[in-house]
Amino acid sequence: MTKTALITGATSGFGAATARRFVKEGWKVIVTGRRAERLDALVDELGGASVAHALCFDIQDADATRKAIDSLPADFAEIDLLVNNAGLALGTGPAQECNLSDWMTMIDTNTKGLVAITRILLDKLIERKGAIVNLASIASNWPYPGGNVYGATKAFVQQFSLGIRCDLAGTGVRVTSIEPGLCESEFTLVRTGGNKEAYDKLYSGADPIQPEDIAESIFWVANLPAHVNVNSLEVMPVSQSWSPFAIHRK
Ligand code: 8X3
Repeated sequence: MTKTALITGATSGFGAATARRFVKEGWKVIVTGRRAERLDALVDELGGASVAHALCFDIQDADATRKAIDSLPADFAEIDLLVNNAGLALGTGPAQECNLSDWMTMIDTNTKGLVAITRILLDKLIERKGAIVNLASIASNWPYPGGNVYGATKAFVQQFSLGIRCDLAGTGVRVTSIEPGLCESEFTLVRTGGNKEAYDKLYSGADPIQPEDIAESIFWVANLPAHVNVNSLEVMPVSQSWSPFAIHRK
């Protein structure tokens, strides 16, 4: 039986790569995001309306999310996998210099938006003994300068994943938190406010993870035997590791 995945934030990066990976293996996909033209182009690229369906809404708006899900046509209404990929980082500066509205946008998208669509789809996922893959981050696990609210939202995503796994025990629904490290995608351009110089500097010589690498991880997690649950999966490029603790001296 053909399975269906709903992938949030599919207009670029991990989300678009994940949609391509699953369609390649015969899945149907629902791709969501705010940019209608990009979603429509992705649906065309994936093979059209028989395999892909676009839902255009702002995940920060729980009512819009519910309306979008309610609008799904019958052949896309049964969902086997929710990939909670929509999320963003805004800013790299220290907390004392950050813009409060950027912080609120990250909280609204990365945590409240993710929680809303998860709750809205839970009954459907339980019905299908489905799976949820949440995109957290290495920032869930490791604090770093300038990570402040972004890291906190991703720690929420990771802990929410583990928490709902407890509640879903016995339902057959699997839940995974994936925690990617340095990855080359639009994510960094958004974070730096479109600063291409900062973008190039970050990736220069780093051989970062590519969106396809994370799509592969998601595909692997979602296609393991039904009795196997990967709780969390941290993925870094080989070039990325840890530094010593910082010590501020007088
Ligand atoms: C994205 C990875 O290194 O910017 O979540 O925190 S990082």
